[in-house]
Amino acid sequence: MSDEMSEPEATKLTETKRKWAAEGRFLTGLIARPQAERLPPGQHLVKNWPVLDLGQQPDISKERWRLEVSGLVLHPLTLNWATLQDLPQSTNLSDIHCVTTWSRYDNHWRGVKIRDLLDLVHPKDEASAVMLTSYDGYTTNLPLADFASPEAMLVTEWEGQPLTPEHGGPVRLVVPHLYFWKSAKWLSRIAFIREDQPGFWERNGYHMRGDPWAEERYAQD
Ligand SMILES: Nc1nc2c(c(=O)[nH]1)N[C@H]1C(S)=C(S)[C@@H](COP(=O)(O)O)O[C@H]1N2
Ligand SMILES: [Mo]
Repeated sequence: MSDEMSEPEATKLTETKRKWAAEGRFLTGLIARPQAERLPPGQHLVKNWPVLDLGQQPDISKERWRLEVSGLVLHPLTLNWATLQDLPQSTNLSDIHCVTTWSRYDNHWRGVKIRDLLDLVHPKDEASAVMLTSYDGYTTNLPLADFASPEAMLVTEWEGQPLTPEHGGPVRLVVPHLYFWKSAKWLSRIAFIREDQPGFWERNGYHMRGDPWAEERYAQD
């Protein structure tokens, strides 16, 4: 104890900084951040997992589910449940940040990385964004750079269980570094487009990108 007390202050500071840097390697998002900044500005933590949608929860069986991948790609394709299972399966651990101010830490996801899907369809050079369409009619848009994030995934399992219908099962998108409205539930189409276009919430006052760390909640006008 007395040894600790006699340590020079400079060493302690160095140790703290080194610890932050080491922890940063395990954090979500495109830029590593110290653990103290895990909760984005204006957010509060919840332990449950709230359900948010437009009031329609389409009942899509695995048998009926299809995902059309189209637009500005070299190899357009339509996935069904079996062909989705044939793709490399990955896991990821990430936090959810909803624009309505709740955040939920440590969600274990399983599914297919968007990076692996991109390898298959090969977006053309002129594609700069995607428009996502879901079975409930919901749409949302993402710049291609965000969609291609190493953490973005077509999710089929949460906490080791099949994704429930209320949370977008059988297949939803999860893009953890953006507000959760970008993570389309009951995904049915990914269209690669030349220029970013607003989806449902983006046409109704929400931000085109939705970075929780920059508090990109609403469109600037
Ligand atoms: N198809 C579809 N996806 C959607 C929505 C929706 O209404 N329909 N709502 C979005 C919003 S606003 C949020 S916050 C999250 C909520 O996901 P959860 O219900 O699993 O928490 O889904 C997003 N994806
Ligand atoms: Mo939301």
